[in-house]
Order: sequence, then structure tokens, then C-alpha cells
Amino acid sequence: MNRITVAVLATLCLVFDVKLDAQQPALGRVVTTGLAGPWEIAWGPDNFLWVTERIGKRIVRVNPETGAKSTVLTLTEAHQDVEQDGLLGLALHPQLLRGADANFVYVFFTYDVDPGPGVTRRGKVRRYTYDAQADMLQNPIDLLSGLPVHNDHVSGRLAFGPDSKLYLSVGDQGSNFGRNYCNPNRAQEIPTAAEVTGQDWTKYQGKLLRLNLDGSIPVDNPTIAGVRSHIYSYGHRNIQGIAFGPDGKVYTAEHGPSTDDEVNLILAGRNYGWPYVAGYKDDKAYVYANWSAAAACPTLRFNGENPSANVPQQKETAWNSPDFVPPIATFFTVDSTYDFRQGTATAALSGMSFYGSGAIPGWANSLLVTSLKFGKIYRLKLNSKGDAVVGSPIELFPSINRYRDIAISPDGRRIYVSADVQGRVTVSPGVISPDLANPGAILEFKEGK
Ligand SMILES: [Ca+2]
Ligand SMILES: [Ca+2]
Repeated sequence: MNRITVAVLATLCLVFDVKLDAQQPALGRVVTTGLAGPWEIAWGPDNFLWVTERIGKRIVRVNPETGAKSTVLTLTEAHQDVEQDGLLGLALHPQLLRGADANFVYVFFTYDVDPGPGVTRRGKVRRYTYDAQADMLQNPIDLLSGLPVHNDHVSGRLAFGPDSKLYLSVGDQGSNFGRNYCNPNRAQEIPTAAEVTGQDWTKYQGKLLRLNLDGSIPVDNPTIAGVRSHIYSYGHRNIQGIAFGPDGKVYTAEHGPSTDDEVNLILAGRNYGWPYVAGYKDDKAYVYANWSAAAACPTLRFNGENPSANVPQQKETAWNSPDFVPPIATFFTVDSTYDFRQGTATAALSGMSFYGSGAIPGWANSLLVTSLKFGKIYRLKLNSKGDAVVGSPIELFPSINRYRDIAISPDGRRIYVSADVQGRVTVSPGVISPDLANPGAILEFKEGK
């Protein structure tokens, strides 16, 4: 660790009560570099890392020993021109290359349905079959198309559940925020039965979806407001990580606004509060300011921390839902007196994995979640029931990078991280830099003892 990193960590420990691992492993090895926006990174049954390149619109197999790459898919029909679109999620069928005739690879990507020069983004879940002889993904079959995608908060994390269902996060489109501040946020809206029958997926924004492997709606999906759809849970902002516990529990990592990134334990049919609540229902720094409901919204200047008086505002405690579920951890919750000139109180949580191995002492039964903003991994120890976090998060493997996603070797001894090719990272309190140490790389970290 260099001196700057130590200073950052020490400061954050004071502010946010996170702990440094006393046996901090040394900075890891660069496995490979030159990837155009590595986004998903998954350990395959071939002992290679399967990687999506968000910007490059490719799926690449990387040899974790040598760093050698082979491209198994170039997806030219994916559309990519903003920070969060392109080729995103990837999930491997657990029977891939195991002789069960299930050599399936599932992907999520964004595409453009505007036939003209304009751009109208949608999202698609597609299945490919991996031909090991040719080392190519072939036989594309579209499973679910026309999913809502805009120019911000795309989400797009795809995961294969222990229940043999696909889980997909769909973001809130950045509505009521940033450049889209006059668009109403629809994370709380549930489709009607007619919309589901008509395959109008507009209201899937701000949701976690659960799909059968053919893209259809599972019969045991929850009924919400009288309607069964692909929606598994709702009231989400921008889920970037999905992980499963050994007993099938579903966990997500989610970007908050200026505070309160969340780690959630997902329960079927439940409401995770956004945009009425960020983090806990505690009336701290977050107040729901509904810019989209303000008169003459386009004439107002968006300011997430200090909305103008014309914008209707509602305290978190003014909203009630019997289905609300608070997070099991936040990064970070701050009081309403917090000075946002210090920077936003978030870590930009991204990929997340469950660590079940006993290979590294003390780590079993933890969630490992990456941070884009700080270039580190947080380890959250779960209680034996897996429904709460024990103690403070532990910070691991700091570097001046944006850690997009994580994969763990089957022996539990090596941790792999994909690093963004561009973007900004916090190098010291209030100092944010676009100079990344290992842009477009995959890094390997080992337990240091
Ligand atoms: Ca929430
Ligand atoms: Ca709150």
C-alpha cells in the first residue's frame, strides 16, 4: 500500500466505522489488461475466467494463470454509447461443459430499437450454446426482449440461481435524477395483468426479475398487487451485484443516491423502498424530492442534495408500506448535517459474491462486494442464519482502481477483480481522480499468509 491509500483508509475508518483487515494481503497480480470495459467476471468449469466487455461488446475467456485471452463472442448488435449500457450481465449454466447437454451461457445486453439515427435503448436476455471445439458461443436464442433501458441506471446484472432460475436487475433508468430529473421514477409501479399479457415491460424499471430458463414467468414468482410477472422484488434504484447464500438466500448490492448504497437480503414480493426511502427509514440525510412533480421542472436546475423550494419533498417516515424491507448494511448512512462538499457518502457498490469456503480463516459465510468509488473490496460477515451482518465491514485489497466485479477460485484462495477502463476514483478525502492504476485489467489477490 502506498502512503495515500493508507491515509484514505484511516480517514474513512474514523468516519464510517469500517475496519482494516489486520492481515491485509499484499497488492495482487495483474492477470491481463487491455479489456474494453470488463464488466462481469465469472469463474468457469474450464478454470478460465469468463468476462464481458461492456464497451468492447465481446465475451472473452481469460486464462487466469497466463492472462491469455480468447474471444468467444463479438456482439455487434449490442448498443453502447453511455456509461452504463452495452454488453453487461453473463451467467453460466452450472452444467456447462459437464456433459449434460447444457452448455448454455446467458447474457444481458442493451440494443437500439430506433430504426433511424436516434437511439431508443432496450435490454435483452439471450442464451447461447458454447461450442468447445470451435471455442465460440453459437445458436443465440432470445429469452426476454424489450426490457426498459435508458441512458442511466441500467443495472443489468444477471445471475443463475440455485433454484435454476435467472435473476436480472433492471435499473430505475436514472429517473428523477441527474440528466433525467424530470422523468417520474417508476421503481414503485407494478404492471397490470393486461400489461404483462401484452408483454409491456415498462414497469420492470427499478426491479429485480426472476425468469425461467426459457424466459417465461415462473409459476412460483410472487403476486404483487394482484399480478404475477417476472418481478421478484421492487423499489430498487440500481442493483449492481447479486449473490446467493448456501441455502438459496438472495443478496443484492445497490447504488444509493448521495448516501446509502445498500446490501439487501431479498425476500419474494417485497418492497425495498426506493425512491421513498434510501437505506433505513430514518429521516437522516436522504429526503425524497420529486423533481418530476415540480411545476415547470425543466426550468429548474437539478441539485440532488439541495433541491429548490419548488420541488415537492417527503420525509422517509411519511411513507408506509407493510412490504418494506430495510437493508442489512449501508455504505454509508450519514446525518442530515453531513456536508456534501466533502463528497457523496457512497461507495458505489458493484459486483458481489458469497464466500463459503473455509480456505481463508474467518472468511466463511461472508459477502464480498466491490467498490467503484474507492477501489477496494468490503467483506461483510453474515450471522449463521444469513439474515444480518455481524460487526463492521472489513476493507480488502485497496488500489487506485474502480473494482467492477469479483470472482473467487473454487479453492477459495484467489480473488479476481475486473477493473473499469475509465471513470473516477477517490484517492484521498475530497480528491477524485480519473487516473486509474490498471484500467481494463483483471487483478488477482491471494490470501497473504
Ligand atoms: Ca432500500
Ligand atoms: Ca434513510
